Amino acid sequence: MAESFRSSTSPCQTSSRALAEAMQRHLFFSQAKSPSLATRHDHYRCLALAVRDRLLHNWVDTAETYTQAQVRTAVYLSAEYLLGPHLDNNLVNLGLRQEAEQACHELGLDLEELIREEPEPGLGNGGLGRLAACFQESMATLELPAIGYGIRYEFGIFRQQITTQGQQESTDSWLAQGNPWEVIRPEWSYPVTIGNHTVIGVAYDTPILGYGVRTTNTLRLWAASAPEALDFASFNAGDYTKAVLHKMQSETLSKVLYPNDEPEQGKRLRLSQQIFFVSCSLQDMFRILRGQGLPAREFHRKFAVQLNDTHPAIAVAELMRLLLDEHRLDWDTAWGVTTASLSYTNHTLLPEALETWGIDLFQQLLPRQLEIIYEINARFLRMARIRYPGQPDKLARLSLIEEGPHRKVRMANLAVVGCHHTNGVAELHSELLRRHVLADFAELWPDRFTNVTNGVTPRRWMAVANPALANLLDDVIGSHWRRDLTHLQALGKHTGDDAFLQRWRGVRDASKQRLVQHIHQTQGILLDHSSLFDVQVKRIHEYKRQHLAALHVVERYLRLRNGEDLPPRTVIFGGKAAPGYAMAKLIIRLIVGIAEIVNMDPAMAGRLRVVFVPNFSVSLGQLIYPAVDLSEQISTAGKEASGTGNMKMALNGALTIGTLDGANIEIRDQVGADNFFLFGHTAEQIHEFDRMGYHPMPWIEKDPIVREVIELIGSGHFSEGDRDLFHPLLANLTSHDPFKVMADIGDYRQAQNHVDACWQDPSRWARMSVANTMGCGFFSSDRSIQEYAERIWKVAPVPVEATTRSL
Ligand code: OX2
Repeated sequence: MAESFRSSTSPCQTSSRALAEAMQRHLFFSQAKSPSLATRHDHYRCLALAVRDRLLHNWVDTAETYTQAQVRTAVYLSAEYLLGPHLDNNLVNLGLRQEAEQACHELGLDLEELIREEPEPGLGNGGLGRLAACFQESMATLELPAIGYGIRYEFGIFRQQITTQGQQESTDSWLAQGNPWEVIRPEWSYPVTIGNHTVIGVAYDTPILGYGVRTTNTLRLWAASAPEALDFASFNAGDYTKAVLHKMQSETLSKVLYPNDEPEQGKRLRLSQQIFFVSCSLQDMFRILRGQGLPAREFHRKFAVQLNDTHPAIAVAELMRLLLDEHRLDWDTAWGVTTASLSYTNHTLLPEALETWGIDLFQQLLPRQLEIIYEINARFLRMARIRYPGQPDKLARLSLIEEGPHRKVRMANLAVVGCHHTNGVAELHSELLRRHVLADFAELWPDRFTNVTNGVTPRRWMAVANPALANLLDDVIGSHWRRDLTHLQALGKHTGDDAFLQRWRGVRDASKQRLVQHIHQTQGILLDHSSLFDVQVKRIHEYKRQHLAALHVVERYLRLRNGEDLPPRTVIFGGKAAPGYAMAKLIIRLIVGIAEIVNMDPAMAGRLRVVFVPNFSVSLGQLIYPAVDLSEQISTAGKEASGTGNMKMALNGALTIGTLDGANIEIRDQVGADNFFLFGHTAEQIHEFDRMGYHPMPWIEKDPIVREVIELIGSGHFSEGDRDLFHPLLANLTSHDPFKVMADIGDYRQAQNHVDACWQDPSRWARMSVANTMGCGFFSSDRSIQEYAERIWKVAPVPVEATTRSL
């Protein structure tokens, strides 16, 4: 049984009959159709609109409560929100799931089918964007006054097709059929000047529902438009194309999400997108401040602004500009307000991923902001020089400007200097930030540095994604885990209960069958749900080492062909490669090549299957995570800041095979070392390799199996005889191996052998699986947000009053 909601939350009383009637009304009044002409998409929209009607009271009441109470507000600035479909999540958070099912049934419709009709808003690349989405939902659930700001990309993350040639990209027109969840607010639009152009940002609001509470916060995304639709001078002169050119150029700003997981540098459009959404958001905050009768110098009392990585770090300069130029504050007051308002989350240690912008580009697009950055830097270095006399190298490292033939603005340095706190996203990551990447700053301001380990929302990633598990948990430990995930600890009382373990296995089996059915329908591959599902789904990147898993698959193939008896496995990969990242695309090509040969070989039948699931997305994640037996979290230690897929899988009962990297370390601590397959060198050892000079050859020489694997790939066995295709990959692995695949592959093999042994004992595996779910209570995004709110933002919950009921 789903948790009973507070009696004050009235929507749950909406009967299924009323919902069905509302859907019928929307078919006529919103879709303008009769039932005989209605498509499935029409029915989806009718349900979405009927659900939207039911959340409006809460949404309007929330805004009203915040306005009346003049509350301190958390503001999340993020260039990405990987939201995933809204319908199912909103039904669950409103407590309307069963009513919707019943209503659809009454109308002869299938709720699951309608849910699948929703095109997902994929306004993010991967973990960073999905984290932003989980955080929005947790802030609402914790009843925190909060606003999320971002960009309303017309095209989200590209769609990925997989052919024998590997990845093919096409555009994601998620808005093509309209979006019932957003409300345009043309009255809230702001000009942003970039170079000699001014663009207008128009607000589009999406409601973010808390679970089982009235709080419904707003995600406000900016769409770019031109100040004038038409240049009349050109139009009257007969040049129609020129007349609309500026409009088109302006709208280009919010056209498309940059498809790189780790930032790409130096792109004019990307810097324009950053200043565009940051400036609109800050101007909007000043409008709110004004509305509450507060002066600009009180900005930091009203708002706690979190920068999601350096993408919005220009906020440091832009907030200064607005305070100085528009609100006429003096420098010191403005700087005090700015640094008291902003805080910064770093998400990566990869040096090549730390954003910098060429001074020339900056000067062209944002001359005033650059002037302000120079002034911030001059004052900062004056202070640092006194602290570190005679240490020019240190000052050069601290500077906001990278000197050299091509001078650059360092956005991470700007963020640290302009923010009161800087945090990493897992213990190890925060430690490495302090010790290496931002060591000079940590020495200067030790108290500014902190850690907030990432989390994921249990509503989407358990209640929505895994209803069978949710039901079982409700039966056994009660329903409160949805609100306080540490309640999962109560499973500890049941690990010795055979009947419970039997049900646990039944739930997991059903999830695997659901995935088997999907893959069969979409890819025509029939999988065996009783085999071990070994899964690696995430962005494709060398540091995440999908090639390590691929090499292991080839090794299993060889061992099976040699007559070894290994327990049946299904190895599932999924994830997008940045379109310009050739090595990542080659890794996909290798996996596809391996899959083709393995799946065709009669000797592999019933023993080994390899699948690459195309177009990995939030919806596919919801289908895949609950079906994972073995979660592959095998990044080179010290490279993955946190990971969040690792949490989603363990929470749903997967066992992890992983390195001591990112949040894996904390997952292992929480679930117990016996329930985690650890392998690989530590971050410290990897660091030592780099310091001493690493070469993969000695590792390869003492490992005959890996030599055989490399030779087989090099022979063209997985590329229709083409011996050159995988050469760049193999040459890289055997000559440089920057991500230490060869140093870790032997230990990885040992750990995989241990996996096979444990899997042979099904009741042991089931107990280990329960231990994983049980131990994952810590990894709720509610806990992460609680930490941000208490330690960094100083924002307190404000329950929402019902004020519009009589309307
Ligand atoms: C990702 C990190 O790579 C990942 O480890 C982390 O879990 C996620 O952010 C959320 O914190 N772009 N994406 C990331 O970092 C950057 C930069």
